[in-house]
Amino acid sequence: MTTIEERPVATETEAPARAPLDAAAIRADFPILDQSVNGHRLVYLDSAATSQKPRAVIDALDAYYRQDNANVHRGIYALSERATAGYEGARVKVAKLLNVNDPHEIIWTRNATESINLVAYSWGRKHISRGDVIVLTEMEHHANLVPWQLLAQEKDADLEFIPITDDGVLRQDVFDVLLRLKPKLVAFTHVSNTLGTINPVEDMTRRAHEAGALVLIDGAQAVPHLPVDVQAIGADFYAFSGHKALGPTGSGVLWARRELLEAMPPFMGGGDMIREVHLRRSDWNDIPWKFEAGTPDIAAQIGLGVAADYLRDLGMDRLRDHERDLVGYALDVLPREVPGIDLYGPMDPEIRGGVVPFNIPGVHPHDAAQVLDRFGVAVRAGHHCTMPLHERLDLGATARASFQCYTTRDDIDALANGLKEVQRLFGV
Ligand code: C6P
Repeated sequence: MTTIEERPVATETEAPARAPLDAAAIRADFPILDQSVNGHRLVYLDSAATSQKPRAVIDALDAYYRQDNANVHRGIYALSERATAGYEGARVKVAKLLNVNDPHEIIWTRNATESINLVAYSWGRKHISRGDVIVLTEMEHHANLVPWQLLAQEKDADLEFIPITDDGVLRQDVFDVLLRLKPKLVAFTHVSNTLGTINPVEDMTRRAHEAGALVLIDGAQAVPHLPVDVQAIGADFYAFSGHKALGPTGSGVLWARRELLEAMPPFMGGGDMIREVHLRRSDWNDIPWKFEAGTPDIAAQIGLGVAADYLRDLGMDRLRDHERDLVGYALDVLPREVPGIDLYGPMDPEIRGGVVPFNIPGVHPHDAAQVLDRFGVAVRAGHHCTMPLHERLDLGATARASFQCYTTRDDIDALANGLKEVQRLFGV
């Protein structure tokens, strides 16, 4: 039977005075950044959509396919044993990143979307019934909204939403009122992908638990950017995507408490998730494999383990310091250098991750993004999979710059210069 390598999961203690990240030096670890786009240095400001990958991750994928490629948990031969060891060892690395003691609580998925759907289908279909309340927020990514809509429609359950202030902060007073409805589940994002708002997840989790609800946190924009300690947060489910956290596409994680996972039915049926199969019934494998039907993306999860180690080596507190500095710089420089620019989200870098949405009045964000591309600056434009949030803010679309460990103040200066060109070209 498969076992996960049981190395003790260390709890990191940071040195009191932290040396700042040297983003310029870190850039050398990311080969893709060393290129020109349209005759200009590439300025990649779309890390919230997907992060770039350090050489260590790229090399791990290369080494896996050159040396170890075999299916996991099946072969009694060296390659399969190495592939299995890499795949299960990566689980231990991700457990360390999240301060999870038991790596069996780490379920591999393809991305945050699949992690949340897993909970909605498995836990949700067992526990949600007619008239039950699920509390979400107005700032959710569609990945943490549509699965609950599908569940609520099927079960005739009710969805309620914590509204936001005009600054993009959750109305905690309304959350208290919604908790009086005794919801079965409260699901919210740790960090908003559109506004950057960092939600008070520990406090919200405590209050939801006091009201008798379980808590799911969408950590897609948190794990890649700030220290996440799932034990300290105390939630029941925590989801994120590996590809935003310096890992490969196709890697994702659902963490949940062991007793919940053990009581949940499988999400998908097939190979690897069973212990015994008969023609008319089957028994399930132990967790985490009960939730990992079929041949997984072995290389991607191995790569995510390497990415987790890379992030831990950088120091998540230092990464958070770095992004706080960049957000403060952007919120200061952009309105000065680009007069008339509209910025959205909390203006306090203390409660904001490395995400800066904006509009240039009179210019569609798609046009702004296209002009920026001419100068090698990559930003995202559109609704960022948060259509209800854009509706709430009365915005058709926004452009968005987002940061990572390799982002520098020079990148933000290049964005400001590009936006001046946008204004010049459109005469606004
Ligand atoms: N946000 C963005 O540009 P997937 O697609 O499953 O890897 O991640 C979904 C997801 C879930 N929650 C949050 C908070 C997210 O930001 C995302 C992905 C990307 O903002 C792509 S739309």
